[in-house]
Amino acid sequence: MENIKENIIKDKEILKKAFKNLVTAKAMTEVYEENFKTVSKYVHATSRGHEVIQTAVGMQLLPQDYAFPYYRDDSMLLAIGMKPYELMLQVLAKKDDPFSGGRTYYSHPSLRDADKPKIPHQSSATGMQAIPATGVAMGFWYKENFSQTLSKGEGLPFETPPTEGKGIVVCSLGDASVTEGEIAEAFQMAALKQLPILYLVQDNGWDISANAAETRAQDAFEYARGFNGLEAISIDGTNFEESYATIKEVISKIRTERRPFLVHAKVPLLNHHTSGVRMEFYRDDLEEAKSRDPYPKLKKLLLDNGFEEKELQKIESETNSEIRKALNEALKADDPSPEDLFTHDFAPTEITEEVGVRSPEGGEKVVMVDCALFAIEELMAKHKECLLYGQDVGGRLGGVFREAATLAQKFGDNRVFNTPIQEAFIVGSTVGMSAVGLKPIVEVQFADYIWPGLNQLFTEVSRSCYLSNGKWPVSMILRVPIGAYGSGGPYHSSSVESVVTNIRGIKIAYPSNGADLKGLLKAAYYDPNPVVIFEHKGLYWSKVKGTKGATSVMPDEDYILPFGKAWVLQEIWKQEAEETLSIITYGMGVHWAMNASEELGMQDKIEVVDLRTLHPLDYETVFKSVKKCGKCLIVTEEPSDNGFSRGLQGRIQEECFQELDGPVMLIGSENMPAIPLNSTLEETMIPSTEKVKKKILQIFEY
Ligand SMILES: Cc1ncc(C[n+]2csc(CCOP(=O)(O)OP(=O)(O)O)c2C)c(N)n1
Repeated sequence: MENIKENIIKDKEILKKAFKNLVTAKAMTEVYEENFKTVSKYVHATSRGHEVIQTAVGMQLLPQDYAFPYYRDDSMLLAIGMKPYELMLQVLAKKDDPFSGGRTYYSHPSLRDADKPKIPHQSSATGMQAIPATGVAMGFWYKENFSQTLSKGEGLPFETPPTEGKGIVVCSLGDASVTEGEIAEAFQMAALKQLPILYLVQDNGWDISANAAETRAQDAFEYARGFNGLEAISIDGTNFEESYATIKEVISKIRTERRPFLVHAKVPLLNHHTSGVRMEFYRDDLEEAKSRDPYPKLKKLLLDNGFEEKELQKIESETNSEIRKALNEALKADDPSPEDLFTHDFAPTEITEEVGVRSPEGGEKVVMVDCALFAIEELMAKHKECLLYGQDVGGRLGGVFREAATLAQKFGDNRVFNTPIQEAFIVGSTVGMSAVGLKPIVEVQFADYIWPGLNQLFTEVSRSCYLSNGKWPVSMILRVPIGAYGSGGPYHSSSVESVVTNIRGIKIAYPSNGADLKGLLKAAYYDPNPVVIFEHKGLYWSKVKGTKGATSVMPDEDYILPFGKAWVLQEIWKQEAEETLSIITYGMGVHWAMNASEELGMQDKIEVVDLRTLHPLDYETVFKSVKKCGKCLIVTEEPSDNGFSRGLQGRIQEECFQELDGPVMLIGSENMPAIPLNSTLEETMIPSTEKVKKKILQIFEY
């Protein structure tokens, strides 16, 4: 380490570059303050006080690295080569903001430039980039170690760069975020799998107004000790020699030894928390903080090592005028136009038509779970980027529904693996895995346990494409066994589609039969966007009475069913004299509807539309059916109030009003907080063929 420090001092270029970077960031803070009224139209935070550690890290990253800077990291962004003008386009939310086109806040980067480290999108939610960042490191780990574990030895291994050229991941965090639960999930996986990641914690001792004494029992350095295999180092982040040398050593170890580190850098916060939360309101340590200002320290280091005062003054005054000029230019730049709101909600998919053989001749019917299993097996055999992880999906069990049975045996324990009980990690790591070109298929064990993962789904996964202006769509599949049957009880039966359909930026399938499930899984695989597939566990094995319709002949390998194409599985002619009804449904509802119409002998009066996918939703087919039939019933397994289906009901009412002969009606579960365990209570709670029959008769009488 002493060696490295000596070399830094001798290397005038490093010192000069660092000084230029620091004074640039410092001047930006000052210019933003001087122009507070204009610049603070949109909220921003700056790195003032944190410049040295950020500069030391940014200067040492390479294009093959992945960085997850947080909102205070503008010095790091400058150090990797971003221009002040470019950052100012973001502070002013301008159209040409290189990160997001004016969609997200200052210093919220996302970058995919060939000559710079890659920066996937990350949210403003503190700490939540830790899991996506660790996902990138897990992607490196998989590509470097297990790419050979391909089906029957086929396929090319991933290219593995020379050891010293291997990419690393930097996840930058404020100290207060380290107490968050998701951080523990990230550290756990990094330590467990020995992932090539550096967690950089910038400790200024403050949350917003809450201080360290109020918010933590230990600092990040001490906390890291609880994770075996995560090496932690604590440094003075205002000391350039110490910061640069430590980071150099740590990065070099991560590049070659492929293991995780945490660097805890103590720094003072010298500017406001953000432009909106001013330090005068609450800071009681400003004098002490100023005494640790990295600027005079770095200047002294340069003066002690061969630089002249005049030379440094020149750098500073040139920088000051550059920054002022850049702000004037940025202020003149165009704002986005209203049309710009509507781009990049999804990356375009090539899967738009149904192709392949859905029902091969002479095939025997199989249960839905087998269709899913074969779909995944075919995908894994064909695509080395495809891997599957979640709880209990590994070789020993192959999933609690045996939905992944034999896959680990066929493709190796590193391609099909168990995770700890970490739904946030399971969901959020896909952001990183996808960013390095992998296609993760993951699952949560039951829909009831999607909640701990929901934060990552909403905060990181769903918004990545939109907020990175199309640079970082997250290509992943999340399988979610869902639904009630046979006394699953309150924590293994819930329906959650209303919450998930409320998240924009993900596609959602809810198939009712095996052939659809297989075709939709294939479409999901080739879709560059995040996809959630709800798989009704009562349909998996068709053991529940009245669900034989979920079995199907196994579609051929080439069969693909695009999203957004509803299926009119029971079609009727338009009838003038007779009353007719369109039932709009999905999942288990399809079986209740089909059974009800059969038991009532009303197949020629009832059309049944299976939505298949809830987003995109095939409104065209729905409206066409409702307009033809004149009456409409929506059947859902969810509680009937405040849900996805209620929204659909309103939409149908609005679009089809002229053609309707009665109100659009809906049947769903009772509006109770949970599905009780007792079978009588469960039956009372959820719809059934009998209840749907009654509702149908009620509508016909209307
Ligand atoms: C999950 C979440 N909760 C609350 C906030 C509001 N918030 C923004 S910054 C901040 C303090 C973060 O402190 P720290 O991580 O130490 O970073 P610093 O701002 O001190 O650099 C809080 C609570 C947030 N962004 N995300």
